[in-house]
Amino acid sequence: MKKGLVLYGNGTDYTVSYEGKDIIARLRGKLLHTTKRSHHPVCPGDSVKLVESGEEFVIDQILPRKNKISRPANYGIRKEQVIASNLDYLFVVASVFSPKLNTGFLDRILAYSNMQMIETKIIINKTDYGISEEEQESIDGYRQIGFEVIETSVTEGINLEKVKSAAIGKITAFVGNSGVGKSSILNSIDPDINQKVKETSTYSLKGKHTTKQARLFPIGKGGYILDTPGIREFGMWNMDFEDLKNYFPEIYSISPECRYHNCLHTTEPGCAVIKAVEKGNIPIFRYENYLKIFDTLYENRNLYFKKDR
Ligand SMILES: Nc1nc2c(ncn2[C@@H]2O[C@H](COP(=O)(O)OP(=O)(O)OP(=O)(O)O)[C@@H](O)[C@H]2O)c(=O)[nH]1
Ligand SMILES: [Mg+2]
Ligand SMILES: [Zn+2]
Repeated sequence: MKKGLVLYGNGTDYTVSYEGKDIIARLRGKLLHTTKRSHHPVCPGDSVKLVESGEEFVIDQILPRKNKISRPANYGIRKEQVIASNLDYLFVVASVFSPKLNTGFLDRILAYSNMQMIETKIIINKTDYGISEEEQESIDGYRQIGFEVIETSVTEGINLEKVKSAAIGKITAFVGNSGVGKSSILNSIDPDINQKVKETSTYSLKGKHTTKQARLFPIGKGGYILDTPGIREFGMWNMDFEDLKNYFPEIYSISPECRYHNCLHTTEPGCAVIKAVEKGNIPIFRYENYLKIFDTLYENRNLYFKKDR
């Protein structure tokens, strides 16, 4: 079988790495039509079966994905938009200024990537602006519950080597809000990547996203890194509100101590999670984010979640 790795593309044409070369492959018509629920049927990271037809390569089959990150497409809320697949690592990138750190956004992605079983690390970028006390508390909180947090500055060249060495030999995706510095970090890992970055560092909600398309780049020392367009909101495609508790590791590990085995840790009596929050063993911001995400998942339970209930 001729097997290729999808680097980027849209609609029907994709750039695929095949036997060490980048080739253009067309998506077979049948694959487009069988995906009523999916916006882009193929995504960077996909392993595909290629067939040659005359001078052309055709993507004949998408091989099973070991994991994926997706979100509801902006239009038609019931459609899934797969951003990337087959990741070894996910770096969730946030910044302390322009835009400011938003743990609610981080926690959605962290829960989602946990559901997809993708090993995930946090990058806090633009630390040259200084870290406030509140931001430091969040960073410490993530470390307390076991996440690796790398504090970086692209302009000052801080900790970029750490990011780079984690990415070598793997497929690593970078996701986060627009303007946090994802493309800047990629460029620092391998200058050949040369992704366009925003011209001024002033973040504006109205500003256009600088990176328009998810794309996988090979890195010099082996492996691939994936740049993605900034995400404003993360919709948590296909997560059940009742399962959310399993994807907050600190909540999951303490839940056997709750009085009720099916405790959702919201208002139940005898809830060990609520007790742990009061004692400081679970960071308050994480628990508050849990409740917020829980509420949105509950409200959207018939939109995002496809299991018949
Ligand atoms: N001060 C400072 N500015 C930075 C740092 N990293 C990136 N920037 C600036 O922040 C702006 C946004 O950086 P990008 O790399 O384009 O951000 P992005 O996350 O790729 O944004 P999208 O492609 O829109 O999702 C640019 O003007 C960068 O020069 C940093 O560590 N410190
Ligand atoms: Mg970018
Ligand atoms: Zn509980």
